[in-house]
Amino acid sequence: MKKIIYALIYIFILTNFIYAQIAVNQIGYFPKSQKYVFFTTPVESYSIVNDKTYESVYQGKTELWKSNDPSTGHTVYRGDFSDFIKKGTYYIQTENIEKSIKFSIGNFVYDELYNKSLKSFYIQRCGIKLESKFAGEFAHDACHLNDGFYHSLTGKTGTRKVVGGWHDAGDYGKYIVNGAYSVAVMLTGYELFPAGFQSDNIGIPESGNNIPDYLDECQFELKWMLTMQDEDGGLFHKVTEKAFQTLDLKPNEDKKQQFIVIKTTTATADFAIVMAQAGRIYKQYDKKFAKKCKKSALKAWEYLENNPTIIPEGGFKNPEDIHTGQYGDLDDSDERFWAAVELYRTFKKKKFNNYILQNIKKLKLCPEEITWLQVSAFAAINYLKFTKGSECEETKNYIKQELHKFCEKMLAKRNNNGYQVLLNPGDYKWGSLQLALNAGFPLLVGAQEFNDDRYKEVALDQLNYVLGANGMNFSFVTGFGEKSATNVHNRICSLTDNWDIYPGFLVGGPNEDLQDDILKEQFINTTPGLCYIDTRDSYASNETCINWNAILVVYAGYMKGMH
Ligand code: 9MR
Ligand code: 9MR
Ligand code: ZN
Repeated sequence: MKKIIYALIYIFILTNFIYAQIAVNQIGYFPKSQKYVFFTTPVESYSIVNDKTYESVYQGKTELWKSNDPSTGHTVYRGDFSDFIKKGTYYIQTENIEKSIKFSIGNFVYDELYNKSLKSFYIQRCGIKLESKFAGEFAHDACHLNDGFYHSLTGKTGTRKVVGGWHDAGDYGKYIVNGAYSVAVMLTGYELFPAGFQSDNIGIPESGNNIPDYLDECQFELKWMLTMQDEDGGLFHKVTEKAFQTLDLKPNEDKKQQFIVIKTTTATADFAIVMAQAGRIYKQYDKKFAKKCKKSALKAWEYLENNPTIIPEGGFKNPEDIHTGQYGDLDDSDERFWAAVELYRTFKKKKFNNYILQNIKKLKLCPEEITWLQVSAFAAINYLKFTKGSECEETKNYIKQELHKFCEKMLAKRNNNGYQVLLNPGDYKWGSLQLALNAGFPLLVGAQEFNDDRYKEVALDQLNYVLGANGMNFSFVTGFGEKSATNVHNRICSLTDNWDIYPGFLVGGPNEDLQDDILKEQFINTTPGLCYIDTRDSYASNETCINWNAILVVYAGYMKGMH
């Protein structure tokens, strides 16, 4: 027994020793992309070796990139092999014979990431049977079919049919704020960069129906959201059990009562955003559905007009007897603002533009932290790219200025970071990886607007980071990369342990706030960027979540569309 343990420790040390020092994007790069490799031991030169022939095909020099990177404590040496454009599979080797994980160079390196990160949403589906034909080992009978009970604070009694939608994350709760935000991000990506999102064959029940699978998958969530709107237009905030289920409970075996909590203006505004988008986007595929979305969006706006200040006061807090995710937001003005933008785009009514003009200067348009809690940047981008006419010019110019400032700020931030990620100490919060991807996203638009490729590269650095070019030399997307997350916090893992079957889930990532027991135990004196552990119980660093995968699939679709 002892021998085995020693052997395991030895293998662990060995693999970490071999891999720890050289970080690359473990999926790979387009031939013409910028390509960097990061070393944490001082090396002067390196070679790129063909993974099949073991032939050395390129020699590179390194530079000292960052001494004592505050996020990781690493002194980082950087190699730039952007001029190496030959397609193939390679690894990087140093003068001390240390090897990197292998990676590819090619035009289609992101197609699989797109398919699988989109498929992750199918795996999260609730209320239908998942067939093994599509779900593999994640197949299960329909779950959560019972009606939800109105929580007493809603002032209503009895039950409501709220079947469908995606499980939020590693838990089986369903939350309007996060669900609507996730789809709104996905539809934003779709409208901005449509080329990469068109495939109809990723292997979901709707594949082959002549509607992009991306839209089919979003529609599954949209249909559930429609069940959560009350007669007065307001949205119930969430439907969950009283507390989180145990981690080993299969979805279809989870039968406890589910409760529908009070209506909130934040949920209502998020819903208005996404329904206004859907009303436009689905028109060409499903007229009746699109009409319904439009009507519901207007109804939601009516509720917001009737309730001009946030409900409940101070933002949503769980009732005393409910202990599931809160998605509480102190400030609903950015959600209302984005709703006005999408309603204006869909209905072209002056009153929406007036709302935008009256409120735009009251908001921080491009805050550094872009997340479900802080959505104004998405609103700004959509207004800038999609509104027309003289009545919008001034606002668009203002947005352009703000966007430009943001792009410059992010460029500088990237240049000051050891791994070129838009996260400094203080930024490594719950869901840090999604924060990095989100912070990079406006730069994809900035690159077009200001005709400046440097901005695009900053955005793509975030993807490189998530996929392995980071201080942990680790891919945070399940099933992608030789060293990637496998023991994620998600109750559907109770169906299987085999993550190779359905890869494509992004985890939360390093979390310096150490909000679970394992993080607290392991990382008390650790630099922020390394506070991550690939263990099932670390829900604060290793959970999966629909809004995190939303921005991941947007990047993947963007990349796919580049070819
Ligand atoms: O599984 C829960 C996860 O989805 C949440 O994000 C997380 C934080 O709210 O909580 C998890 O549930 C844990 C609970 O909070 C504390 N006891 C252990 C639970 C995980 O098994
Ligand atoms: O993504 C949420 C993060 O911003 C919060 O800090 C965290 C704690 O409140 O909750 C996260 O959302 C979780 C939700 O509350 C319940 N389902 C799982 C979500 C991801 O961990
Ligand atoms: Zn379910």
